[in-house]
Amino acid sequence: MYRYTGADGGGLAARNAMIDSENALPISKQASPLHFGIRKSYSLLDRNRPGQARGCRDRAAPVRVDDGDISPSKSYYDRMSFSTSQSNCGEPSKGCCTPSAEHADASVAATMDTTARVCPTDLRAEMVDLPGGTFLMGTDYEFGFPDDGEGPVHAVNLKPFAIDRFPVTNRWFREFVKATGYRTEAERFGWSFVFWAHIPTSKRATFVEETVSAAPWWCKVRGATWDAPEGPGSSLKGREEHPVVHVSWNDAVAFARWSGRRLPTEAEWEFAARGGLVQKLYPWGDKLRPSGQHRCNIWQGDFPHHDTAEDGYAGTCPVDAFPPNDYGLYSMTGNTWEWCADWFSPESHRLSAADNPTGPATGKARVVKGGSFLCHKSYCNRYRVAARTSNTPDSSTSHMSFRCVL
Ligand SMILES: [Cu+2]
Repeated sequence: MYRYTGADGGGLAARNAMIDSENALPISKQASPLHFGIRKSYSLLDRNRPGQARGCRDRAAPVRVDDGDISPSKSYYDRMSFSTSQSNCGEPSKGCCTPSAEHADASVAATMDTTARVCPTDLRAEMVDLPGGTFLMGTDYEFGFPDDGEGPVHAVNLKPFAIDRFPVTNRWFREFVKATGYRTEAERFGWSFVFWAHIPTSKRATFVEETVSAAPWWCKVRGATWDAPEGPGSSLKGREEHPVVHVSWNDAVAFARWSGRRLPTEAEWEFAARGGLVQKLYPWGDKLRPSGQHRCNIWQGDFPHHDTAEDGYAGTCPVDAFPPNDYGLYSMTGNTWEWCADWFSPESHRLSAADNPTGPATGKARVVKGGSFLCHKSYCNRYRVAARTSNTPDSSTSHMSFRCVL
């Protein structure tokens, strides 16, 4: 049986009986993590990095100290190679990224009957018109994740488009639900993934049905939905202006159609996130904390045990909590991952069309960009504009959201 033996000798499992990897399937049963039954095990659609944990420094990539914020990331393993995660000093993989649920009843597709309409005036007013043009997409950054398909750097030409200034907020998602009666996939499947520390201690014993074997901090919580993000009894009080979470790609598309818009292509998202800067790591430049100031909502502290919330937030934050980039766009990195329209492939950039690329024609998972409040330099340095990961279109978590384009 797979055991989580965290860097501190017991990790999450030792601290919380419910975050118990004994409940998870042995990794050997996850040879094909994209094909498993509901409520049994979940995959982590993430290319995590072996050798990054404390005690494994001998296997870690050499540490380069940039401005103290950039961590090395030379090795990682592919999503289809779960078994390798155990060969890493006997430790599970480390990653904060997106757990994926393959629902047993795949025929339960999102209700797409939300009639497309003209974008509401209020929503249009919160969009920024961008000129398009040519930009350099992707990165060859030496401490990036080449196996994610972050490179090669290539020139992309985009038509003009408009993009939401902010991720879609709970307030706007409520408008959508009120107008359409839409039920998200988390609501229809009955559960979603919640980060362990955000589940009230007193509720963990009853709420947590199972955890992700390779990332036991991800808990399956019945009743976790967009308007009850930590499970039954939780609410959005005080979080109206936070990005909506527990929305699948299908849910995001439904919202986009209702609002007369669509999801951004990855190229559009990255163009927007770069804010006109050329080949910078972040939407504001290359330094994570210019002048010591936090510019996005990510993890500080000892992942996944303790978030010091030095940036002010341990979970999601208001969409305008940090300054915008030069295009006036907020929350492009950190806070929540954002769904893009494209199918994911590590070969996307290599095979990409130069003009208005839309990604591969088919796939199993959709691109998500931007990183989240869980990303930490020692585990998942994906709060960079070129970073990318993916998740299956019907998966939802407490750290994935979206914005729309027109
Ligand atoms: Cu991450």
